[in-house]
Amino acid sequence: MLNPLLLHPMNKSKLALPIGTTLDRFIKQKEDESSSATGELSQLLRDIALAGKIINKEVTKSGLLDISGGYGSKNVQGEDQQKLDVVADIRFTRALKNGGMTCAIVSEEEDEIIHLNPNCRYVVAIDPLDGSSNIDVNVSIGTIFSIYKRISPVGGPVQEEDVLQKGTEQVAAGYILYGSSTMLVYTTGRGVHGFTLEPSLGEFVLSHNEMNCPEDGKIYSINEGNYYAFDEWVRTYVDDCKKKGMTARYIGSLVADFHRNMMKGGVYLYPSTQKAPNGKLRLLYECNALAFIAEQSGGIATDGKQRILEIQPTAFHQRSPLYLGSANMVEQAISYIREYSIVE
Ligand code: P6P
Repeated sequence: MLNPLLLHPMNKSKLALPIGTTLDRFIKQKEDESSSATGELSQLLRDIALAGKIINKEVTKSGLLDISGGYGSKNVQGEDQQKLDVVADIRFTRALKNGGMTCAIVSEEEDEIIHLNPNCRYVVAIDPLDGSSNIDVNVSIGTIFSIYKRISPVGGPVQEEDVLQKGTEQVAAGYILYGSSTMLVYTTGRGVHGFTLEPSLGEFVLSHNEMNCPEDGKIYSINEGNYYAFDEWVRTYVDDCKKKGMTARYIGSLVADFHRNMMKGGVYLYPSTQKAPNGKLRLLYECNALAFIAEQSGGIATDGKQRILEIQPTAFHQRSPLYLGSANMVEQAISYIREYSIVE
């Protein structure tokens, strides 16, 4: 006896809608397209995604797990560590260690290089949980990561040169946004692709293929609380944004503010101030990763003088001013620098 459902006039394919392309399958497809791929980078990306799923579970229940609030220590930046900062750092370090594809990690939460397997080729620079001051107020936060191939010979100890590479040398970069949905967005230099976590499956599923950062927009993101600490050109730029009736959006989570630029167009600015002459954001594991994503999707990332990706790092935790997002908007913002530098 045929299953009555099979006789139903409804198109069968509507009975079982496709799940879509999972991250694992997408990574494998891209690996198969590359003649030089060994599968190591694919596994590394899977390790990061696994840690992201674990963090997602903990972030969404942090108030119930006694992992919100301060940890009672400061990181190398002198910033108060939140408990979830420490938890995220442990999760990513453990995932990368157990995944066996990473020779070293530079983390916002660790003063020095974390040495893992010297027989591996890949170095990871990571901000395990960016925007963590937002955790306790239930605002989106994110993970930012950058992946490099080591320069020193495999088998030996990882050297500083392996870590202090220009952003142009990244082989992959991305972010995980723990927001109204959890997304993993990454690039390996062949476009930017976004995956949304399907919690009931525990799978990241392709939701934003070939992401493009709109070249224009109406949103500017800057902490206007620093207005009187900004250089004059920044103050004039902000005044002009208001005069044009642009929309101010700033939630204090770089990943969320940047992701909005990727989706709607916009510019994110974290200028230097007298107090912070090199700005606040860290080059290795915040600026470079998002700059790679921005450029791969048609956007721009600069420190006001040069491409972020061209900056030669000299210290693990060095900072940089950051102007990031829609190409025309970033160009327009930094044109104020040139105007003022000529006048001055
Ligand atoms: P401020 C979070 O601490 C962070 O690193 C970014 O995520 C965010 O955009 C920025 O700093 C916020 O800094 O000084 O505006 O609070």
